[in-house]
Amino acid sequence: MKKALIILPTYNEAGNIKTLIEKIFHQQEKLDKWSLEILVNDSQSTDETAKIVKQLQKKYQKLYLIETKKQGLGKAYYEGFLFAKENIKPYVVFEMDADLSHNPKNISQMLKEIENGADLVIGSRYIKGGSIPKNWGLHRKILSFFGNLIIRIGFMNLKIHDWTSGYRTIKFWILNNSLEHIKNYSGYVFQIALLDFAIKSKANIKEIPINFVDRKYGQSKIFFLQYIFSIFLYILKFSSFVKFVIVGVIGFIVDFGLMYLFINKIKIPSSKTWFAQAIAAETAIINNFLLNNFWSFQYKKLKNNLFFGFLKFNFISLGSILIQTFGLQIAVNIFGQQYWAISKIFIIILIIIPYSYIFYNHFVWKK
Ligand SMILES: Nc1nc2c(ncn2[C@@H]2O[C@H](COP(=O)(O)OP(=O)(O)OP(=O)(O)O)[C@@H](O)[C@H]2O)c(=O)[nH]1
Ligand SMILES: [Mg+2]
Repeated sequence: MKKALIILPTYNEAGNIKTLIEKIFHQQEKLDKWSLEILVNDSQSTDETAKIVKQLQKKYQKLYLIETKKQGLGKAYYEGFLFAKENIKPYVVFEMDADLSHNPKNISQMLKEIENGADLVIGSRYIKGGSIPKNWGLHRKILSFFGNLIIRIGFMNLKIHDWTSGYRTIKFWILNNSLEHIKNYSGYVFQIALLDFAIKSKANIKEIPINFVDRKYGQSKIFFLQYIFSIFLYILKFSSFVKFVIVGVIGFIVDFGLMYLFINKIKIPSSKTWFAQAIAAETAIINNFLLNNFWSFQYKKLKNNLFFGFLKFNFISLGSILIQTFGLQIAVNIFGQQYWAISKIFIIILIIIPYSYIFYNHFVWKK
């Protein structure tokens, strides 16, 4: 039997914790390949949460409790992972809220996905069959939905629908490798940091639908403005896509700046404009290649095969010049020449950016 450890971070969950622990252990009946264990990490609850868990420990041998300082959800999980590594050595770990928002009935389904080869399973509210509470106020629905959308676009990873779900199961090797990375994220943003790390580690990720229900007892601990702000910061720091777009803008400035220098300052003869453009374009290409290699895609940067990668990069850039040239001609033929600038912007956003991003990822910086 493999160990599946459910970590429950708690802060004032006295109204929920007993029911939840009983429900989780009840799921054991459905499982013959897995042994369920529970670790509660209570952060100085001012109610009876810890006391209730201690009572239950008399009945359940596989129920652990650690008591830590209150330092946010991420920190609570991080400490839970460290404890698990030393003392429990599970094969998979579940993250689950302790407020009965997550239904323990999904445990067996999630473990099935692990058996079928997934490394990380997300209980997802935003895929077919999943749901958020109907009674959530509009602002909460909007925050949750758009928060997810921003993350999906920010990371340009549309395959994953629910980045912020707190119901997941994760093979322990991923957690173990991620410890150095996630220990910097003590709040709710830690969920995003962990998923981002798993994706970059090429983990096989699977989503199953869950019906998220509102807590009945106790209070919400989340502070949305701070949460959204830290999500933005995280994306800025770690999204290859955002960095790739920034590099694109820098490349544009280099290209434009050099042209300006050659034509307006050095005043090269007009018959040599092609030469200025060739130098400017290739300098921008070199600039973009280096910035992308050492910054945007640094987690899979090329080392020995830098030159070959650079050749491929040039080839892709040539493709994007051709697309722009012909695309713009077609657009001008259709909409008229007075719309050249807006047409160019649309071609860049709708065609050039996806084209380059996909080709960079699959031909130059493939892992
Ligand atoms: N140990 C510990 N647990 C925490 C901390 N903050 C939140 N939690 C727990 O983390 C889980 C999720 O927190 P919630 O407040 O329910 O956040 P949420 O589920 O996003 O929002 P609501 O369900 O609307 O309250 C719950 O089990 C909380 O008790 C913390 O600082 N330390
Ligand atoms: Mg909750």
